[in-house]
Amino acid sequence: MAVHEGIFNAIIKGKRKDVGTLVQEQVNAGAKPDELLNESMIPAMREVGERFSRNEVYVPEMLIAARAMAAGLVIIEPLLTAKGIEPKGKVAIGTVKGDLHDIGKNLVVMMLKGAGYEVVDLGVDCPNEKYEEAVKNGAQVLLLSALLTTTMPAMKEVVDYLRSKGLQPKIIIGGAPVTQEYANEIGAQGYGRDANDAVKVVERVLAA
Ligand code: B1M
Repeated sequence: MAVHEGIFNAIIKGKRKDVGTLVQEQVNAGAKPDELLNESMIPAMREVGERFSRNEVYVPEMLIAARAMAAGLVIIEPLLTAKGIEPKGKVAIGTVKGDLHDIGKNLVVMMLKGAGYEVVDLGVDCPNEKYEEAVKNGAQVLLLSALLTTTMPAMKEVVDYLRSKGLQPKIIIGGAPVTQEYANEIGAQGYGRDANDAVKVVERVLAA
C-alpha cells in the first residue's frame, strides 16, 4: 500500500476527527493496520518533526498532530494486539524522566502486546522508583524510551539506580536519538531501533 495522502495530511494538519474517520474507512475497506501505521501515520509524524526543525511549525502544532495521530492509533491498537493467550513474559516500559513523548512508546506497547507479552505501561516522565517497583512486581525486561538528547542521560540514571538497589533486570533502550553504541556505553542489554525491532530484542534478551 502506498502512502494514504488523506491520513498523512490530516495528521499533519491535526484534524483529529478526519484521522479517525479515514483510518476507520480504510480498515473497513480491508487495509492492513500495520501498513496504515508504517506507511502513512508514522511518516506524517516524521514530517511534522522536520517542519518543526525548519521553524515552519511550533510546539502547539506538534501537540495537535500528536492528538490526531492518537485518534488513529485508538482504531489500530485492538487490531494489532493479541488477546486471550497466555503471556510469553512480563515487561514494563516508560518514557524516561523529563521526557513527555509517548507516541513511539505506545507503539512499542502495542507491538509487544501483539506479540503476546504482558506489558506494564509506566507512562511518561517516569521516575526511577517506578521502574524499581515494576521490577519488584515481576517485570523481566524494562524498556526505556527517550526522544530528546537531553533526556538520554536519564536512561543511564535508571540503569545505575537499579544496580545500586541490587536489581538486575534486562534493560532495553530506544527512541529517535538513541543508538546501540549508547546502549553499550550505559550497560543496557539491548537497543530497539523501532517498535518491531523492540519485540525481537525482547525475545533475544529473554532467551539469553
Ligand atoms: Co517534541 N521533539 N519536543 N514534541 N517532537 C522531537 C522529538 C524533535 C526531534 C523535533 C525536532 O526538533 N525536529 C525534538 C528533539 C530534538 C532532540 O533532542 N534531538 C523535539 C523537541 C525539541 C521538543 C521540545 C523540547 C520542544 C519545546 O518545548 N521547545 C518539547 C520537549 C517536551 C518534553 O518532552 N519535556 C517537545 C514537545 C513535544 C510535544 C509534547 C508537543 C509532542 C509530543 C506529544 C506526545 O508524544 N504525546 C512532540 C512531538 C509530537 C514531536 C515529534 C514531531 C514527533 C514525535 C513522534 O511521536 N514521532 C518529534 C519529531 C520526530 O520524531 N521526527 C519531536 C512518531 C513516533 C512513532 O516516532 O517517537 O521516534 P518515535 O518512536 C519510534 C522510534 O524512535 C522507536 O519506535 C518508534 C517507531 O516504531 N522507539 C522505541 C521509541 N521508543 C522506543 C523504545 C524502545 C524501542 C524503540 O525500546 C525501549
